Amino acid sequence: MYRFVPNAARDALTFTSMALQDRVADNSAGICSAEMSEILFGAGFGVITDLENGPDGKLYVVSLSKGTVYRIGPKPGAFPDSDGDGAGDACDCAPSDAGAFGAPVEVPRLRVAGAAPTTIGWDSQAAAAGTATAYTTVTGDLVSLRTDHGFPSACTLAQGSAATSLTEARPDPPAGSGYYYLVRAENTCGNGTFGEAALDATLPPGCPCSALAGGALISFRIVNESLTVWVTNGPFIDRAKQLLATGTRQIPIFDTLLDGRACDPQWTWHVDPQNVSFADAAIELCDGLPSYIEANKAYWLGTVGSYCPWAAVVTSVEDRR
Ligand SMILES: [Ca+2]
Ligand SMILES: [Ca+2]
Repeated sequence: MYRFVPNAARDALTFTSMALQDRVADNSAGICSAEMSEILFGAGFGVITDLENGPDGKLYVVSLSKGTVYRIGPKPGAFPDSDGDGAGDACDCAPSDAGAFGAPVEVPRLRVAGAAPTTIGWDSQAAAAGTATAYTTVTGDLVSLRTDHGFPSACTLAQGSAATSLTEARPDPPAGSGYYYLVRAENTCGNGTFGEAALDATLPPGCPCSALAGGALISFRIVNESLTVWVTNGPFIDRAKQLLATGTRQIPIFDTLLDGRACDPQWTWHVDPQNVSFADAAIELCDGLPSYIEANKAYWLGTVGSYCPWAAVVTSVEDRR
């Protein structure tokens, strides 16, 4: 019986001994050359008709000529396993953590089930990485994704959750938009990947407004930026829905700018949720891009005080009243 180790891409075999770097086990005179010692796993099994990996992690070998089923496992004590997770210390990336023995990989496919409340599920990586593998979910709005050309307005919906599914507690996204979800597996050996380097490098802030009720989350496109605000002013919400439905536009007047991040993870300021209105015209002083406010926050909050982006277009209204 021979044991071959595939490379990471699983499209070639890897050998450590110099003699096999030419990919030829030179037999010279005998049928069991010394060059084969690296790949030789065991001998004396007779005619083998089947090899199976058992659910117990052992290898089962069926020998026709010996009339025997052999069970092959690690010799007790041969491979020290300090944390007893079944992976020898030498092959355990967290040798003192029984919940982790391998690095998580990218979560390959998300599945979505059911009408609201919708469940998002994915495959467990416990068997390949360890039982303490946890999952972090990042989400965002598809319209903002298109406006932002990336993930600056994404937020973290769940962090370090042991479950391999998540029930979406937020209401349905507005017609014409949708939510996207990215899940990353993590354990003490390291993090997998969202498949997006920027998100892997810096986890976006939590979705602080996912549980708010009695108002609406309204998103605007402002030239090439996006802004999401939490609003409790009923007439403003109704008007925003009309503008969205008819594709028309009016200037939102946010009369009170406030410090601190709220429902849009991109910006460290927000607007008073009640003190808002729509108008056909506004003074130029209060016009600008969200990034201008971010860059000159003291001036905007202290001197201008209000915000009236002329170019704002309603892109979504998530009504939670
Ligand atoms: Ca171990
Ligand atoms: Ca371990």
